[in-house]
Amino acid sequence: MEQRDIQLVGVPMDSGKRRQGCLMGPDAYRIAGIVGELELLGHRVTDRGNLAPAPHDPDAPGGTIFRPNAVIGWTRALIDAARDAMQAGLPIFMGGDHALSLGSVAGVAAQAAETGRPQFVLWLDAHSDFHTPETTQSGNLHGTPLAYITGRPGFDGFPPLPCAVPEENICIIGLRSVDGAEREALTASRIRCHDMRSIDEHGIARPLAAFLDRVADAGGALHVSLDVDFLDPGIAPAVGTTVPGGATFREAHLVMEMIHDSGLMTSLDLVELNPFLDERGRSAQMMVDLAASALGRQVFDRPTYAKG
Ligand code: EXY
Ligand code: MN
Ligand code: MN
Ligand code: MN
Repeated sequence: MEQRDIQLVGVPMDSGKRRQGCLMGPDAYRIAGIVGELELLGHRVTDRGNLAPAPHDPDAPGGTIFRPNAVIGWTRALIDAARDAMQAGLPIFMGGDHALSLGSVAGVAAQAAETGRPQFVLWLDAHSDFHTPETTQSGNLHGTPLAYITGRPGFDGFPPLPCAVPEENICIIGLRSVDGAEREALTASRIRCHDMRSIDEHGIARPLAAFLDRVADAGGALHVSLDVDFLDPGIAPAVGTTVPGGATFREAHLVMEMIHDSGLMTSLDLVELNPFLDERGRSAQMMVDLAASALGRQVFDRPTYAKG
């Protein structure tokens, strides 16, 4: 297995939504043993500590958009941190809520552009996170990262996007909660969407394999953004936006093992873990297992004859 220089970036970000608790996420992953699990696989692991947002104006209470200035501050810090971490190896952004992906994806895409590689994004999520500040009903910006990184209008005051990710380079798997405005925008977009209904009908491997082939053919960099709520709440309840009917343990592990086999992943988000909503750290452990599977851990000791 190829040894990687893993760069852990703690992102205790909670400003992407009103329900608080994701700020405990980075330490939950550390307590769940993410460093040891990845070192066991032979990787070199550097824990870069926790990020802080760039200086930003205070947010007035009661606005329609929740804490926009804090999200702007985090995005500014994350774009720089992502570029630095990419130069040192394979960043794993330990969230923190999904609004961290405004900056993590914008930063890795900027770095990829400098090395002449197209950026691809695999979004594992019950939600499409494709709102803009103008279309969101909740005002929670954790529902907007895909809109920001594809350059949709409506993000006045946010850092200018260094390099937009082309919509056709994005694949969402696990959808089962999409708002009306998002559905309209997604239908008009070139983003590949695979909801749980299509996964039930056709399986998860075929659409994922087709997407990974496209990344490989383009010599692309692959950012994987794993939201806890991609998983079925029965196996991962520690998230504020649970939606029934999520990916099973085996579907999730298959996705991660296929990602590892492809050798294409260049950066990873682990987002939306709220340890306050869990018992005994079960969800944090599941997310660490999945990260390890994307980096070489085989879930089942397959008989040698099955390899190949
Ligand atoms: N679409 C809903 C909203 O915009 O509030 C729910 C978004 C949930 C987003 C979380 C990160 O996945
Ligand atoms: Mn999400
Ligand atoms: Mn989600
Ligand atoms: Mn979520």
